[in-house]
Amino acid sequence: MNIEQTLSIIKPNAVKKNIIGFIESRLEQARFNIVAIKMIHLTREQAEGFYAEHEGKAFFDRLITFMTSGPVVVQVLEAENAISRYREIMGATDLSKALAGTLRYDFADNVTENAVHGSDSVESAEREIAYFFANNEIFSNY
Ligand code: DAT
Ligand code: MG
Repeated sequence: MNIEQTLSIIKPNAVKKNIIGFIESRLEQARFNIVAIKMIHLTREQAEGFYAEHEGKAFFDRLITFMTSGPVVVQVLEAENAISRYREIMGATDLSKALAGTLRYDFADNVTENAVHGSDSVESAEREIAYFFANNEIFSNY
């Protein structure tokens, strides 16, 4: 068993669409356990720190403006191979490349407003989970 935790964000456009529960239901059906969760409105500083790896890129300012445009749900998902399996369920970053049945295919509006975030590696999952949650806010099943 390779039990992993990954950081998931339901982004402002998805929160505005009133589909938090719908997304959570799809994740639970796919056997992810939600082991930590909160709703927050990111400050620019928080969003810039979270996306520091993208600083200087052409889309950075648009990304930060979008991510601070309304509240988001940040959560920790726990499951076997959670990191890669959640990336599959999310679909490709660019909506036009996302496969049918993925969250981004169904709920992204464009490449920036793409509904959900998921960590892309064990290292980024560790960093991103610690960015939003203290250890005593995470309720692991293992
Ligand atoms: P992902 O969110 O799939 O991990 P990423 O880490 O490369 O993708 O980029 C982070 C976010 O930045 C992505 O969800 C949306 C935005 N973004 C990435 N590439 C972009 C582009 N070419 N144009 C506009 N926004 C982009
Ligand atoms: Mg990424």
